[in-house]
Amino acid sequence: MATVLGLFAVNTARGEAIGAAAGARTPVGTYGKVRVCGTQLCSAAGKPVQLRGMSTHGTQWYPHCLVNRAMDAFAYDWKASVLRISTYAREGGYEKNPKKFTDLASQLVDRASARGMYVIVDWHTLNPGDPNADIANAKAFFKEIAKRHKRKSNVLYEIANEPNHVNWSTIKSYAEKVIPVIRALDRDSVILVPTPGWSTLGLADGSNEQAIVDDPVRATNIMYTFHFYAPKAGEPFLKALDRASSRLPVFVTEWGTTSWTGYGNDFPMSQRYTDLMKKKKIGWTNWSISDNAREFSVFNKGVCSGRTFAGTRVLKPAGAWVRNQIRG
Ligand code: IDC
Repeated sequence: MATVLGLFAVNTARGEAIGAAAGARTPVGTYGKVRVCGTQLCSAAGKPVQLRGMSTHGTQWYPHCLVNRAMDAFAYDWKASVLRISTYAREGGYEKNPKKFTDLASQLVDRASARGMYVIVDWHTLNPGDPNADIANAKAFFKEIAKRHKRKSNVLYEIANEPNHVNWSTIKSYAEKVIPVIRALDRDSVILVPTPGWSTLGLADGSNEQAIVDDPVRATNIMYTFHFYAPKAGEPFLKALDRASSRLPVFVTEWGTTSWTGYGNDFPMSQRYTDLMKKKKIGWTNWSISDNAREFSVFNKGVCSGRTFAGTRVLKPAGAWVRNQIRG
């Protein structure tokens, strides 16, 4: 056994790093239980904190990108402070086998927790756009996750991914039904609420954050999500993020350096976003931990079938670029 600088990890004889969640120098060890203060995410001590990390792809498709060695890479090589775990409601995910995908999400929560990272448990709705269509499953999923993890200090709940073709009041009513299910078990963890227009605070629908400011969700310790894909989002979404994040607590739970199709990196525009998010301490997770051919899939094709996940040789240009941004 060897202690790595006495900080993050303990290496076992098998060369597998096991993080000490309680260790003072891990993100969770440093910041403690996060909470919303004003428009910011704050540490237990009340100081604004920016979390940066990756989002998984659908756990039904890329569980082999989330094995212990991969988690070590994100925690200790990328120095990520947060992992978003995306459990798809449909598309071969939760609805096919609720127990299997709840257990998988739960196991990934444990893996990230063991490494001192924060975790966002994402209920990944996409089609249909109305999250109410899957609300019974959402409630069952979060009830079980909250039951298993309520005693942890590092879990955040994202109650739906990207509502689309629905207005704010529909999303708000969904949130006010799902939040109490979580709160009945876990009274004080942060809950992330999705927003209209594929979680663009309404921008993709030609509206903006005003609808939310005028009629916020009736709950405490919540934030609103914002997603962007840099090339198309461009300057208008950047300005809107800057404005809205001074009016509402915002967490960017999904963004890409490419278009939403996964092609065409725009690093200069991405940099403007990461600079803004750093300046305003807006937390983010980048899409996605996967090894398919698309440019926003951070690993080179086939990497997740191998044994090496750390370093930049296994990464596409977007992966190497985002790793640098996370490392800071
Ligand atoms: C995409 C995946 C793709 C999958 C598709 C449908 O990259 O492999 O076939 O979903 O499930 C989002 C969504 C996210 C999308 C991503 C990229 O939240 O699920 O992933 N994206 O298109 N919003 C904007 C872009």
